[in-house]
Amino acid sequence: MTITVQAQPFDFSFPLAHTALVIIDMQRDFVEPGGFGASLGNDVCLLQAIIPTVQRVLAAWRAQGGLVVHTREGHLPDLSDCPAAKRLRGAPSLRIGDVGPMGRILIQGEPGHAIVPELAPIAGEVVIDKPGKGAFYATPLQAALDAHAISHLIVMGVTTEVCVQTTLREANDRGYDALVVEDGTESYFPEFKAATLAMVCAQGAIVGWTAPSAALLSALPPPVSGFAP
Ligand code: TIU
Repeated sequence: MTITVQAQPFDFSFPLAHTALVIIDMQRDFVEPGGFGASLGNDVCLLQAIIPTVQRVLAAWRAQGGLVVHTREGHLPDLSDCPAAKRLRGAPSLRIGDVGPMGRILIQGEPGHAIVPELAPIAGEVVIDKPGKGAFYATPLQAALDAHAISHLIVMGVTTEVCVQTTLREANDRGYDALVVEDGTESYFPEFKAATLAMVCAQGAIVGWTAPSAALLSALPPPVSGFAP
């Protein structure tokens, strides 16, 4: 079944059975006080605000029986996968690996590394741990998508201009068609979000498409029977 969403810069059509919903880094470390995002000096309230929208789209996607991929940015406890350039850059209040109120900052297995409970993965969904900003770099994401014959992506998560945009560009170079859900992504900097969404779909979808969640949700068919969200 092919679904068409009214999008920018033009309609986005995707084969449901070959499309994955990719939710980028909706972790406590980015959306709650005391985590990585806050350690960099950011106000995390803006990011928290998108959780209900992401939850709504996730529920609708699950009801379609579509593939869901969650990503988490983070590092091994011994930091062997964290370049010094990433750990030492700038003057954050806490560095990657330091102990904060949600455990060690951006370290796998710590409370802050977890996806927020509202969006927690369920059985059968793919969870990709990534050491970088892009979800393809040094991860099994492409293999996982290949295993499900995925050609199209619908992307949400945080932050728009960092991990979401990096992932979109990686996906684009790998041949995926990708749509960003405009109100399903957020930045600590509203102007960066706006600029990112504009540049993604500029030049005839040079990187991809954007659309509001309402456009995606209204394009989806009724849920497959027997599914109780
Ligand atoms: N700092 C910032 O805006 N983002 C990140 O460091 N990672 C993600 O975007 N996930």
